[in-house]
Amino acid sequence: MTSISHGKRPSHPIALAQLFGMRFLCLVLPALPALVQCTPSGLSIDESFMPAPMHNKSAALYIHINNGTDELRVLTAVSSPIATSVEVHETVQEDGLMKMQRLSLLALPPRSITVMEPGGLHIMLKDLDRLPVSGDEIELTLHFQNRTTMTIRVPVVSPETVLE
Ligand SMILES: [Cu+2]
Repeated sequence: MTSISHGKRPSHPIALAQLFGMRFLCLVLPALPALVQCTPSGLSIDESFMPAPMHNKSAALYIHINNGTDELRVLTAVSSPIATSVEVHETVQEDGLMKMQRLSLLALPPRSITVMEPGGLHIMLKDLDRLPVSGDEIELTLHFQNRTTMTIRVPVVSPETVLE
């Protein structure tokens, strides 16, 4: 399961968020961006996981992005504090070979869930500053075309779990 991370914040704003919802909090606390990360309303991450990679040159992770809005949303970039670069890839078959292709944009149609899974769409972290191991959490920020961002924590799982 995935929880949307809003960074480090004291318990008081969390209680406020539960009472009034994040949208309200985003309105009343514009001066506290470090405490409260306003996420694009109507978007959520239903699932996320990173199979523990073999080495720190590259690592794939998978998320399910739920666009519950009536509008097209576009993922324009992804970043992580532990990786030099992060790309969205799709896996395509070419002359019988599986190849990864970089996507510069990922369209998220209205009222849809975009599913990433092994052998298909995925997010690729490159040149990681350490080797993620099972039990870790990777911070990942999604950047959208409407200039909103969403930061999540992706659990690192053992590769065997993914194959089941
Ligand atoms: Cu890839």
